[in-house]
Amino acid sequence: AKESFSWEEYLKETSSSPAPPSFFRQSRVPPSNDFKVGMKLEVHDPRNSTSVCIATVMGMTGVRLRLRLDGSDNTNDFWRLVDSSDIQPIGTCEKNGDMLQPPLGFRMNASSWPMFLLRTLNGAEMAPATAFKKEPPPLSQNNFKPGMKLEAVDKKNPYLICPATIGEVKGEEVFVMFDGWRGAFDYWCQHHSRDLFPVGWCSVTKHSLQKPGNSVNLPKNLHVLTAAHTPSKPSRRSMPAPFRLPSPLPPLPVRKGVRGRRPKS
Ligand code: MLZ
Repeated sequence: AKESFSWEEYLKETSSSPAPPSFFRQSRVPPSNDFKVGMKLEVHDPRNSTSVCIATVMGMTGVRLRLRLDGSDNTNDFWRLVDSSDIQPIGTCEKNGDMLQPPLGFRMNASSWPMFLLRTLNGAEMAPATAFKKEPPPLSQNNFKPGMKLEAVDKKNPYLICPATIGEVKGEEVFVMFDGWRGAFDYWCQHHSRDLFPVGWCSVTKHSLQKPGNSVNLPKNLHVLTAAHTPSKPSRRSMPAPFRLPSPLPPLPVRKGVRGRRPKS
């Protein structure tokens, strides 16, 4: 079996450097995770952020909580950091004069919500106020530069944190590229996104870190660059400068047994 991923070796191999920790909206000293599976809390419904719902901690990884909205199905679990401002102790909503809402996609008849709420809270283990940590303050500016390495949540598989590279920087946003996945999981996000972490974060918070994929980092729209015509207006998602292909392109590798076959375009 292959030994686990080491940033130290990988940074050397790729002669790259990590983005400085001060560029991230994360605590310099990561918070402790004082939650337990089964505890209940209040959370802003991710699909309807103006409503506050009840959720149960279904699992934990490092300082991230896997949450499920009470009254919702089991296919919409989501993750929040213990220092996320989206979560709060039960009773906070009422204290603020608001009402707890059924989640979007409440499994029962809307009229049964008040009774459901009573039942779900009756005898529930509520997460103590001390478990909720203060969210780090907003950052003054976007300091990221293309090529800097980081650890980032894979939004398509949000339980995963993976090695990534800043591909492009535009105003308040950054383009996050997942190393070794040919652009399939890349995304634009705010530089202060809580889904971005400095190199070493997983190790100190005891979250598993994926290995980079096996593919060379090429864009999905490779055919655009190999086509005979000039590409039409460059999109915001065009390939970031450090990864531009050499021109002319090297010949495509020919696989044994598929003689004569060529990609369509
Ligand atoms: N096994 C899945 C997950 C890939 C995760 C990539 N993360 C950047 C797949 O191969 O699609």
